[in-house]
Amino acid sequence: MKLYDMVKAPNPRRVRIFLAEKGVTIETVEVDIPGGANLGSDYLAINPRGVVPTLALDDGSVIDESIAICRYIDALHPEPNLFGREPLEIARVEQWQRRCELEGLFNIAAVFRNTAAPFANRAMPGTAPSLPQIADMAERGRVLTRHFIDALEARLGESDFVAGDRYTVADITALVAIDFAKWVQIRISDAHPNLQRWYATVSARPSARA
Ligand SMILES: N[C@@H](CCC(=O)N[C@@H](CS)C(=O)NCC(=O)O)C(=O)O
Repeated sequence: MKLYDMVKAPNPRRVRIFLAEKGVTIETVEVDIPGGANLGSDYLAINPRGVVPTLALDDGSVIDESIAICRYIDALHPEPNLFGREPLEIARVEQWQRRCELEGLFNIAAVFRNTAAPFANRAMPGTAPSLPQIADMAERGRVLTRHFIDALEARLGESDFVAGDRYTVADITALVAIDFAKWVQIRISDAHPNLQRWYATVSARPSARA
């Protein structure tokens, strides 16, 4: 099994944190996205979508969505549990993981990809059609990212962790989203005391350095 990775990119980091929490080690292969390696023929032969992370199994199967990779690892290594145990907890973890992905990561990526010079005409990742950057999409992404951060602040006023009273995969996606937001100069501040308390806790876990 090999994990195609890029150390600086947010989505592969989600998988690395998940693996660290599970105590699972997998051989990794660094893919040079700025250098275009993800769009080269060697990588496209592994993953025609041209994105990371990608998990390549020994039987030739390929899994290329971060949470699908985490699900696969979780099925092989159920403990420690990160996807919830009881019906309501499972639903809460799913709900908050998806919100952190769709309202957090997705909107931050919209700001980044619609503003960063290296992504001119590559507003979507991998082999997606060549698309120009659109300033209004970046602006909309900023508004929605701030709205997401306010929602997370309110949520963390109700519970110690994003999905409830313990650390789960929802915290992993939230942590990566908050760190990714710094790339577009959106930072949590003193206006977000609950987020600051939570951020200090989850960033202090050894997995956060993965
Ligand atoms: N929904 C995918 C997103 C994967 C993705 O967008 N990965 C980025 C790195 S964070 C990528 O491969 N970018 C390649 C590019 O910019 O062409 C997941 O969760 O794994």
